[in-house]
Amino acid sequence: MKFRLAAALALAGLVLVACEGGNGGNQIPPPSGPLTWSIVAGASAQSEAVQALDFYPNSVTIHAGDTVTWTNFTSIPHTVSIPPAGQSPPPGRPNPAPVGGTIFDNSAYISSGFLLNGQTYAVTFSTPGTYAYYCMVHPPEMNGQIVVLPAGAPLPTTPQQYLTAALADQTLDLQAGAASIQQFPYAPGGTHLAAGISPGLPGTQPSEPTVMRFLDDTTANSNISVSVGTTVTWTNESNNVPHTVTFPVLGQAPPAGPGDLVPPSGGPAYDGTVLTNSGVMSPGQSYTLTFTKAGTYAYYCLFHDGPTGMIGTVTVH
Ligand SMILES: [Cu+2]
Repeated sequence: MKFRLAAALALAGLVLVACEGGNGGNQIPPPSGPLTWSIVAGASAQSEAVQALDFYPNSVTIHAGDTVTWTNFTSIPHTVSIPPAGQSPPPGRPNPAPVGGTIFDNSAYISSGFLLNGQTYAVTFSTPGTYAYYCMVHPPEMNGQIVVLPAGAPLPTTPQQYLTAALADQTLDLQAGAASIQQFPYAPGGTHLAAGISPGLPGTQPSEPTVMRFLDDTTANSNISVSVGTTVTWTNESNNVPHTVTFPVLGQAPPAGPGDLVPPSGGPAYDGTVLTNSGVMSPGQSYTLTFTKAGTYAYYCLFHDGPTGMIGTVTVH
């Protein structure tokens, strides 16, 4: 039944085209319907240690009526949040739940909520215009743009060209992230560690790549060994994301994140008996702890200790 209806509509279309073709040519234009365009939200490498905080491709030009799908293949959440042109997304904590429907017509804000682990978000753009969109989890660096042209207008780039450029851009960002580990600014194997790192280090423009690891050297080693009484310092050497340094009571799991909802706790020393938490460490901020009792202590970033694996150990002997 559906097939017959479709065939009938197609036939009617042919008749219409034939009637409109004033000079009797028998060329029939190729069928042109709405297209679907694919964008990747974020990318990762090295067991998610290196994360690229961007949309690939970053700017896509489509026709009104086309659909864009975003997919996040990483395990850290991203959102696709689209305010009407010229407006900002709502302030405050990122909303994990979707807002609005699947059509964007420039009249109201819509958002995917949290996407992760292969989840997809599809939006049909009905109205010509230029629309900036944002990941609410990773401001300010993670944003993109959709340019919607009237149906039938020439498009500058084919889907295949976008795919090629997107893969190249993603590769460059992930390579730059991995290379930033070489910028580790302290003596390797010492008592000053990095809680995350990114190209350019703190004080530079937020970069798109970031390394979600505790680092004690230029190999992303997260496990150190010190003697009783040693003071260890961590500095967030990224320019783009917050981290925490959190030691739970020995043998216990860390508190559930995200890190900005768990208050700082504990004192300047740690012996395994009290939850000891830096609180949010913004880019450039440091945290110092003295270890007073022998043992092996696991510690966690409460933003990134899930599948991203931002976990280290301090062995005190
Ligand atoms: Cu972290």
